[in-house]
Amino acid sequence: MARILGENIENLPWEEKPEGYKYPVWRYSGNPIITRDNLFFANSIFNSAVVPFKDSFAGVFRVDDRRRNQVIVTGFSNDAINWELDDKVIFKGYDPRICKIEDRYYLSWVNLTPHGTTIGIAETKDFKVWEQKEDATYPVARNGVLFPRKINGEYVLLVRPCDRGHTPYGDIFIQRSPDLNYWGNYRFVMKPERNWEMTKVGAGPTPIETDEGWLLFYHGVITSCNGFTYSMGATVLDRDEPWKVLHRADSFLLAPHEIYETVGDVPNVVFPCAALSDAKSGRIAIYYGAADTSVALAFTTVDETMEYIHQHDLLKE
Ligand code: BMA
Repeated sequence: MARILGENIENLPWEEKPEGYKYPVWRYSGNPIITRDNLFFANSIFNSAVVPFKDSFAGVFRVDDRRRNQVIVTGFSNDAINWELDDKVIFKGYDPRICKIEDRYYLSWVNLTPHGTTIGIAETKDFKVWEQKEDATYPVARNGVLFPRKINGEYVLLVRPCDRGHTPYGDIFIQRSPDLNYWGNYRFVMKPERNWEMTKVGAGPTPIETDEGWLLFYHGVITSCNGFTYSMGATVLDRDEPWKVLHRADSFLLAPHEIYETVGDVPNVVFPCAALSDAKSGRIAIYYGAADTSVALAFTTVDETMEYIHQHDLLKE
């Protein structure tokens, strides 16, 4: 039995697994939870991240506006399912992740520069005032995901170096920093291994600390004659040296299947950016972008996911 090492979230959104469902991750029956209709100026609202905030929840949402500019807004919710989005743009860019480290919330996102995308980092205490730091990477990079605590005294960021377009390759690396300003100590973490992820992989939600290691959900991409298909996989990284992969599922845990995942501005995309986890019950709620159009929710438990990873561990082969 794996154990989540972290806080309890009593009001974590939850729905039991449908009777007879065979797989470790199941979808919320009310999906999608956020659509383009949640903001009047939105063309689409998708790859977005949420975090417990005070007694409720706050989030950072990717909005592509009606000029098709990519921007980030905040949102708030009491139940982490029904969200009020603010129409004020906090940053330009896309694919935000958010995590709490000590007493601050840190946003990492794909920042736009004239030279390509970098990983932007900003901090806040209240989701109103944001202090932007220096970009964490040189262009061109995407999928910057911070660990939720310092490891051996350092901030640790997962990152995926890429090109300026719809990158046809991509491995996950780690970089570390004593102060969130100077970065170095780069390490390779993982590359595509199986057909479903053969084009590229990128970190998803903030890693979840367990007694077996960091549980990392990530996206993997396969290229077909129709273009890219994005699915979600899972891996376990060493707690002290998180560039060491301990276990990794050989197959996806969630892939485009429902109509809101297979039809949209970009069909066949499941793009996880956040996971809420409750240490007491082991429950996990995963937030993912669906078809670059809406935000959807899925559930699992640390046991179900770990068991699946162990049963399908490509490192054991
Ligand atoms: C990636 C990013 C994601 C997007 C995905 C599918 O390169 O731009 O935001 O969900 O492509 O279009």
